[in-house]
Amino acid sequence: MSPKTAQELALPVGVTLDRFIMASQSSYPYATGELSQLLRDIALAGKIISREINRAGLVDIAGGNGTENVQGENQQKLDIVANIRFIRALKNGGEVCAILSEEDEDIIHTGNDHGKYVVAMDPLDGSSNIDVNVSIGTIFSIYRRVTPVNGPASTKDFLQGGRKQVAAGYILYGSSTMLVYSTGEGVNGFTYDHSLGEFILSHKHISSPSEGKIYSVNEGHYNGYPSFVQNYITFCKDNGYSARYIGSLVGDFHRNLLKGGIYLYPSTVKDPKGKLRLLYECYPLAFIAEKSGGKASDGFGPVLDIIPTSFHQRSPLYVGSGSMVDQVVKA
Ligand code: AHM
Ligand code: MG
Repeated sequence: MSPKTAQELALPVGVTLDRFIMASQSSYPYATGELSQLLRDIALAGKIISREINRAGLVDIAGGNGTENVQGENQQKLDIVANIRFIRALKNGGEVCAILSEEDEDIIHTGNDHGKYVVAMDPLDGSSNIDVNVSIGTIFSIYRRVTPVNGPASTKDFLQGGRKQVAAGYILYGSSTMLVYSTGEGVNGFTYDHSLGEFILSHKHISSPSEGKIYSVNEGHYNGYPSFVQNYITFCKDNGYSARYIGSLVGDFHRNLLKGGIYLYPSTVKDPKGKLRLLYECYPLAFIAEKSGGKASDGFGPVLDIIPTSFHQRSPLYVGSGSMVDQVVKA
């Protein structure tokens, strides 16, 4: 019997994330609750980061001014703060044996060798937008480890490939803070209620529109794009599409997921692999795209089918409404 989706669980909009996680877990006959706890840890770190971001205009985010916080740490830029918060939440939670972060060259061993999971993440994506008060996000990807429990995690735990993700998602710090994730059975969105301190189910069973009229791309790099991308951009202009580009992947992806659209970060002559990182930017968003009925391609095939070779490798990304992705790659 396959696990039930939120739809089948008949959970109404308005239930808390905790209740939702508990109800979903109970539909997996052999679930031990570890993945559930891991998702709660991520949500907790997200709440803390949301709080820090909301204070960004009031505190020194340039860092390095010698001040210390209550933990005795130097105050630093928010992307470093987010990294520290996530690592701490995942270490304390105990379910994760190792973490790969955009902020660190090598994997971080949490000391919880009994943990069954590894997490790849970009703790604060689009961080160049922080100091101008524009939406930013956290992106995460979860795998069940392939190395034996009670020993150290290794490279191969992280290089399993996108299809092996057991869960993935993002937290959008926008006009409100939202957690969107999937454990493979549908995609659900939770909006953070500051007054309650809870994520509340607000976007149940998100379904990506198969068509859209929004394209999101940095047109400043147009001259360096492959001709199929240039052709597609011309098609969008000729057909009255709207250009919307925040330069914050989570925000651009989220808007297109709800409204229908495509996000493109192509290869360029200068950067043949594009800019985005496969393991903690492209894979998790490709997972959410596919689980909601959309698509993600690197221009040659599904992003989730790319065989990973290194932690921080890059990949072009065309993600969003299914028929738009199909069209761009054959334009
Ligand atoms: P980052 O991980 O250094 O923040 O870079 C990723 C960001 C994405 O959020 C965004 O879509 C893209 O870089 C914007 O890049 P560009 O300024 O080249 O358009
Ligand atoms: Mg990033």
